[in-house]
Amino acid sequence: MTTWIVSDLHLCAQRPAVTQAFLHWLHAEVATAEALYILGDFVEVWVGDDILMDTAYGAEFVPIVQALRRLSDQGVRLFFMHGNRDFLIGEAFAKACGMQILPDPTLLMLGEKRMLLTHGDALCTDDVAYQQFRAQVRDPQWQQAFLAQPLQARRAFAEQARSQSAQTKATQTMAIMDVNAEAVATLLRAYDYPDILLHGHTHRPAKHTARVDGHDYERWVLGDWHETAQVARIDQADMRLTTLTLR
Ligand code: LP5
Ligand code: MN
Repeated sequence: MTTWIVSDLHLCAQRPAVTQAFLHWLHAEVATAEALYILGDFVEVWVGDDILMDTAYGAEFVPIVQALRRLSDQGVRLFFMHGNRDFLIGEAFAKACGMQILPDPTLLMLGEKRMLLTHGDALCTDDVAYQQFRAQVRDPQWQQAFLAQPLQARRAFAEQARSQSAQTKATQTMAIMDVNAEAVATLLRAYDYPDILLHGHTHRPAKHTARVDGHDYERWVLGDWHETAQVARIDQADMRLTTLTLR
C-alpha cells in the first residue's frame, strides 16, 4: 500500500483549481492508500479553527474537511505537521478532518530506512528576521492571546503579516531563505543520522545527496502546488519523488 507525503499546498479561495485538483487526487489516489502526510502550509493562512464556524470565511474549507474525513473514516491514516502559514491549526480542525497532528520533526520508519520529516522553516537559520517572528508566534502564550481576539482582527493581522513578509522577501537573497547546512547537520546528529531528511517550505523541489560526520544522507525537498506538485510516494522499498499534474 502507498504512503504519500505532500507539503505546501497553500489551499485558498483565490486558487480554486488547486483545491479542486487536491480533492480529485484524494479521491483518485489517496482513497486506496495507507497514509497521507501533509507537512505544513496546507492552507495559505490559518487564523484559528473557529473559522470553520464562520459561514462566510469557513465555506471554502468545508469540502476539504469532508473529503479528508471520509478518507479517515475509510481507514486511511492522515497526519499533519504545522507550517509557517498554518501553525494555528489546532485539534478542532484536525479532529474534524480525522488527522493526527505530528510534532516537527517526526521520524518515520520505512522498512530499513529512517526518514526524518520536517516543514523546513526551522532549518532556515540564516533568515534571522523570520526566526524571530517564528519564536514569537510559536509561543503558546502569544498564540492564546492572539486566538482570544475577534476573527476579523486576526484576519487583519494576518493580512499585514503577509504583506510585510512579501516586502521582506523581496529584499532577501535566495541563499538566506534556504536551509542552513549547519542547522541540517545538527538536526541529523540529534536524530542519529536518518537516511533521508524530507522537507518542504523552500518550494525548491530536489533530491540532494550529502554527508555529515561520515554518514551519507539524502535531503528530499517537496514542491508547492501550482500546475504540478512534487510529492513523495512510498510503496514498500520503492521511495521516490514524483510529480503530480494538477488539472
Ligand atoms: O510566508 P512567506 O512565503 O511569505 O515567507 C516566509 C516567511 N514569512 C512568514 C510570515 C507569514 O507569511 C505570515 C502569514 C502567517 C499567518 C498566520 C496567522 C496570523 C499571524 C499574525 C501575526 C501577527 O512566515 C518569511 C521568510 C520566508 O518564508 C522564506 O523562508 O523569509 O519571513 C519573513 O518575511 C520575516 C518577516 O519579518 C515576517 C514578518 C511578519 C511580521 C508580522 C507583523 C504584522 C502584524 C502587525 C501588527 C500591528
Ligand atoms: Mn512554509
